[in-house]
Amino acid sequence: MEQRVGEVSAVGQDALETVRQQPELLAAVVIAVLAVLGAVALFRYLRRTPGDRFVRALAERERVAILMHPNPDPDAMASAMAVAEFADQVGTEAAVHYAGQIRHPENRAFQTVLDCDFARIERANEIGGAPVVLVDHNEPRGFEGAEFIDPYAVVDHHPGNGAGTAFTDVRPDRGSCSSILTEYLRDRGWSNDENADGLSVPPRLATALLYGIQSDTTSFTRGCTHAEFDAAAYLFQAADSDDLNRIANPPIDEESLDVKATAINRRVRNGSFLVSDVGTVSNLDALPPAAEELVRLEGISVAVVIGEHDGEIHLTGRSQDDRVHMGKTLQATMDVVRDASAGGHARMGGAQAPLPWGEATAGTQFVSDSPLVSDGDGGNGRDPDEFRIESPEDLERRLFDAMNGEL
Ligand SMILES: [Mn+2]
Repeated sequence: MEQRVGEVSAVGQDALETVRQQPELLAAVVIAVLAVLGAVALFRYLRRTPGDRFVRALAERERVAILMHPNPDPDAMASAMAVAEFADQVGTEAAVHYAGQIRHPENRAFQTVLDCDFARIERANEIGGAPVVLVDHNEPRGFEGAEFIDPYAVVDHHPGNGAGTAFTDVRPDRGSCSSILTEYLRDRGWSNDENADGLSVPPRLATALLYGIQSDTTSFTRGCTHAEFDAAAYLFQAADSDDLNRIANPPIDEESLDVKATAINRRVRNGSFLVSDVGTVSNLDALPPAAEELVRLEGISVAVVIGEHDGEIHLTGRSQDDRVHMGKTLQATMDVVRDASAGGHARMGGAQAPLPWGEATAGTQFVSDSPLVSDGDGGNGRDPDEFRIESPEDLERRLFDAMNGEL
């Protein structure tokens, strides 16, 4: 035993002696050790998930403003709730903002059932200068000063070049933004079992995200990927199925039912396109469900419902036809209407304008009061003679022309 210890220490001394004689060897050993440590750090760094990087970015700020796109849908609302949860967990103050309106019956049910606290804004300064986290869109829009906002972080699944200064995760291949945020939860070790030790996804958030995925993919039938099914399977265990049912099937009010009936009865067909003028409505929320009902008719790919409310006409359109971009179709149609605003995306769009016929329109006198102006989507800088939707029939004709690509 004694002898072995002696041998070992002799070996040690030999080694020390060697190093003393060859200092470059010591340097080589030190460099090798540093290289190994560096490689380990790099490996860890590269293995960080987007969720890790996102939460770290949140943790670096005292407060953030979470911004949904205008007229937020369940996917945007659920994504915002998930970001708020992550922020809360790292002690970062967070508020959720949106421009436009939450109008669709299911979206309102979502808000009520899940007791959401979202702040509506009209101007960028209402955000109060907090770093902005965008969810479900990648470029701020829809309110005054939106173009001056430089987002801090972006999580989205739409095409586009918008990016955050600290963090960007935009995946256009995904069917929903909710599935990306669900991935963050899982990667960060959140359990879907309420009784598990450590972090678990609150039922309210799981319900929100599951509904967000469901509605953005039209119940897993449209633009859906494996990731959506995967996320849904995980969320299902934590979600509240009663709440999910209350959101998905809100009671329909009597006027909505009447407007649907009128839209069905007054529909005018042109090939696979439908236009229906339902006349005066007291609740504009009744228009979108009517358009959704009409577009389901066999052989129909595009439906636009027109309603009148408070001296204005409102149009809501749905398209399942790739040749008809709903937002652009409505823009082209309303291009000749003074003070009209129109927009939307390929599958859904909306427009509104002061009643373009009857007394209120009166081209010349109306125009002489104020010079032609262009205000965003609204104005159109045209000659007064060109404001020429003269009757509901005229509007209908223009709509069909726009759908046929003739405008
Ligand atoms: Mn979405």
